[in-house]
Formats: sequence, C-alpha cells, structure tokens
Amino acid sequence: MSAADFVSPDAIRRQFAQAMSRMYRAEVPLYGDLVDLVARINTQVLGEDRELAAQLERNDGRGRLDEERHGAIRVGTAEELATLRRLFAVMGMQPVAYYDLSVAGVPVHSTAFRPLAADALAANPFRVFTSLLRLELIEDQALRAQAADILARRRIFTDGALALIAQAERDGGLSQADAARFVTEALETFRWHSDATVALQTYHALSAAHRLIADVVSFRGPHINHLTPRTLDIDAAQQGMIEAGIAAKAVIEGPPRRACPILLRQTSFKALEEPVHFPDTQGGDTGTHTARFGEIEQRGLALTPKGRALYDQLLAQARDSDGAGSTDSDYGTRLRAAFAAFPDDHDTLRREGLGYYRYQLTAAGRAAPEQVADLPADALIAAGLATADPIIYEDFLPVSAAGIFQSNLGGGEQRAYAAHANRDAFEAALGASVHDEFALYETLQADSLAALHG
Ligand code: OOG
Ligand code: NI
Repeated sequence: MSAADFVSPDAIRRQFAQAMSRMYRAEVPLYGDLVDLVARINTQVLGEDRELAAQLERNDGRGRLDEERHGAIRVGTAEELATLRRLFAVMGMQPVAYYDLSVAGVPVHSTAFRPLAADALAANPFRVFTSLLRLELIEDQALRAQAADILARRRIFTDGALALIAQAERDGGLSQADAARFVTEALETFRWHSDATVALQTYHALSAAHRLIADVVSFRGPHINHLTPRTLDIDAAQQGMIEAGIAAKAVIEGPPRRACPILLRQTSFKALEEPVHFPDTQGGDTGTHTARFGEIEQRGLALTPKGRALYDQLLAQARDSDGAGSTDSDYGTRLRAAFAAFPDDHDTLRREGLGYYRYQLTAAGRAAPEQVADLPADALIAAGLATADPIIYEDFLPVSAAGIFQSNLGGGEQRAYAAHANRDAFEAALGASVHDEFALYETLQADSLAALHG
C-alpha cells in the first residue's frame, strides 16, 4: 500500500473524537445537554458579534468550533502512558507541556496530547489531558505495593488496538478500513466499566489514601472522565447551567471576564455518583464512585512567557490576598481587581509582547503587493493592509486543572504533597519529551509574519 492510500491522521482524529463524543453522550446524558447549551450560545454570540464571527472565519476557527472537545483520562503506569503516546500519535496527537498537580494536593503529573500544526488544529483540535498517577506519593508502603501490583496486571488496550498501532508505525499510516477498526478498538480503552476489579475493602483503602488513587487503580481502564465543548461566552454558559438546574461549580476557573479573552476559563458540574459493583459483594451491597463529570471552557489569546508571568502573578494575588483561595464569595471581586493590571485591548497586548498574534494581509494588502513589500507589520496594520488576530490558547492551566480535579473529588483534600515537579520522571515514563507550548505559538506567529512578505 502506498502513502497515498492512507487516511490522514487528522481524519482518524476526527472520527475518534466523534466516536468518543457519541459514547460519552450515551454514558453521561448531561454531557449531551451541555453540548446543546453551548451550541445554542455560540450561535447567538456569532449572530450578535460580527467582528468575532469574521475573526473566526479569517483564522479557520469557525469550522472546528462545533466539534471542538477536550477530554481527560488518568493512567497508572509508565507502560500505559507510553502506549497511549503511540496510540495518540496514530491520530496526529503529540504530548504538549508538563503539568505538576502535586502542589495542589493531586498525586499526578500530566501532559496534553493534541495536534501541533495550524492546519491540523483547524481540521480538528481534539485534545486529551492525560495524567499519570504518582504511586510514590502513597505513604503506606503496603498499600503502595498492592496498588502497583494491581496496575501491573491489568491490560488497558485491546489486542486489536495494539496490533493496529504497530502496523501504523511500521507502514507509516492506516487504510480507510484499518482506520475505522482502529477507532473502534481504541475506544474500548476509554469506556466506563461499572465493575470494579478490586474488593470493596481495597477500594476504601485506596480511596482513603486519595480518591484519585482509587479511581485509577480500581477499574479495568482509564475511563474518559469528561469531554468539554468550547463556548464563546462562558458566563452565559454558567448561567444556562444554573437555569437548567445543573449543579455547576461555584467559581469559573482562570482569568476574569474581559473584553479580550486570554488563555482559558472553565466551569464544570459535579461528578455523578455512580453505582459500582465490587467482585466480593455478590448480589448484595454495591458501592458508588464519583469520577465522571461535565465541563465547559472558553479559550482566548495564547500568552507569551512575559504575559504568562503576569497572569500567574495576578492570579496568585487574587487567591492569596488573605489566604482565602478561590472558594469564598469575594473571590470574583478580588480576581477582577487584580486583573485590572492586565492590559485589555489587543493593540497594547500585542505591542507589549504579552500575547501571540497571527498576521495576515487584508484584501487591500493582497491587491497592493508593491506597497506591502516596503512596510513592516505594524505599518501594514496601521494602513489597513494587514490584520493581527489573537492566536488561541490550545493548552491547559495547572491551577485551573487542580480546581477542576478538586471540585470533582469532593472532600477537603487540599493538602499539597511535599513532592516536587518531576518532569524528567514523567518524560522517562512517556518515552519522549513533551513539546514546549511557547515554542509552538512562537512558530505560528513567526510563520504568519514571514508569509506577509513571502
Ligand atoms: C483532569 C482535570 C484537568 C482541565 O480541563 O483542566 C482538566 C482530570 O480530572 O482528570 O481536564
Ligand atoms: Ni477538562
């Protein structure tokens, strides 16, 4: 078979994202309600905000919006993580960024698998936030050994999926028929299983160490725990959730509402309490487990390291001003007050080097190549010959992620682990290094600048 007969990784990713969405809709009907709510709000926003609609069109952003999702999973071993890396690579998804959640009391570290190139993101930006459990953070040695033993024995991939991954690696791609089989086989890894693999007592012991440990260790595989549509107005979405009687999280994670959205804002509904059958409780008691929830996000401008440092500083200021964290009722006020120091118009954000922008010639610019040739980007923009649109943030935020984890674990597990970030250990487990997100945005911006005079 020649390369021309292979399906593109983008097409496989789209099929997989759609299959995952169908599966999750059937498993968690409230997710379907969120998708419908977001679609309604996005249509309304685009009808009212012509400028935003034009900007999305200019940047190939309209088509992807209706399908855009991210999901999240948690795995237990290096081998599981490394095999996931190979599985996602078949769909053109690469690990980007390292997130340390231990500082927020969650015993995992993470990356996100996602497409890298502008055209691949436009085709389908599906991403999966993927966390690896840090067993070394379980203090009880016997429990740690037991968890490691359970994890070592499970197999989270089907034989068919493993064979097709190897085939794709060997041949450089998959045919249409094999891609369809790959999607079906890969989906099995992410399915929910209401049968636990451990005794109820073990589940309780793991849960007492940390509820997340029980979630990872007690089941056959890394069930997808949420799937998140992207809204253009998260405040409207939050309001819509409340009006629909959905138990929304109290606080929207991330920056406050702004004229120029930056990075990522997220809200979620609490995890469902689901019946679980334990192998030692025949016909009798079943237990419950909370793992799966719904989330909505709004994405904005990707920030440069300088912009990100300012964001981190202002967020810390809002959270720490009286040691109150993000859960009290004044938090919204403090957050808005702190972010008054973050410029909120695109000219200033761009000129001060706080965010990444995509440059393009306007129709007038394309019609006047000789005029364009002599002018730098700023002059082209001033003359109406070029536009600079925000490059959208495609990644995640560790403080927000910790907030999402916490609100879905219940209980007061805010205690930070003494452990530090351990990116080297994560990359050793992954079997690859993670891409630097700033370098990716920098390249997108530089390519667009080069194309102005190309
Ligand atoms: C992942 C939570 C992080 C996000 O959007 O920040 C996340 C998890 O609960 O496994 O999905
Ligand atoms: Ni999420």
